[in-house]
Amino acid sequence: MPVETHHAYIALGSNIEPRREFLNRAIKALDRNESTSVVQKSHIYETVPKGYADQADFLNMVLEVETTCDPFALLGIAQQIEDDLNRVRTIKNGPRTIDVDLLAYEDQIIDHEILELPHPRIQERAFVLFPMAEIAADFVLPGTGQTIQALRDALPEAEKADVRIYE
Ligand code: PH2
Ligand code: MG
Ligand code: MG
Repeated sequence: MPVETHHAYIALGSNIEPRREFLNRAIKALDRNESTSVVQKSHIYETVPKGYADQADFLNMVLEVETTCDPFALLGIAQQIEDDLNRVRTIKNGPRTIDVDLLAYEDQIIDHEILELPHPRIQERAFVLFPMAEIAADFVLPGTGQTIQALRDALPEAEKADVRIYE
């Protein structure tokens, strides 16, 4: 029987060296997993830390994945990758080897204690909207009626200035 595939967007972030290597390892892990494959990648951006400011700059990027998982199973894969890459959770929003966040899963809206979709802070985050707009400009963010490109363009200028293409 054919297995249904779905599309989801995932954000990667790292601000502990080797940042570039952590991103790479996360991409490889997603691709190697039998239920996910990476179908699009944005550029990598270097971004000023948001939330908790006293930490190193991040590298951020966004991926589109094709998956046979439901959103909760995909979250499990993301968390397993974080664990495998030795992420230690100490300070909330603090430094991390790798952060793997589910941004959106098709048109689904989920409000569950372990998973909110779309990710609730996409609209205020240049470090998500810039890379995501490269690969999903016309995607309408569920619950907002707005495209990723429109949300990116609506960011305050000061936020836009805090992200730049790294590679
Ligand atoms: N992630 C956060 C908090 N702040 N800032 C930047 N620039 N990039 C991030 O990935 C990031 C952040 C929480 O996950
Ligand atoms: Mg995050
Ligand atoms: Mg996270």
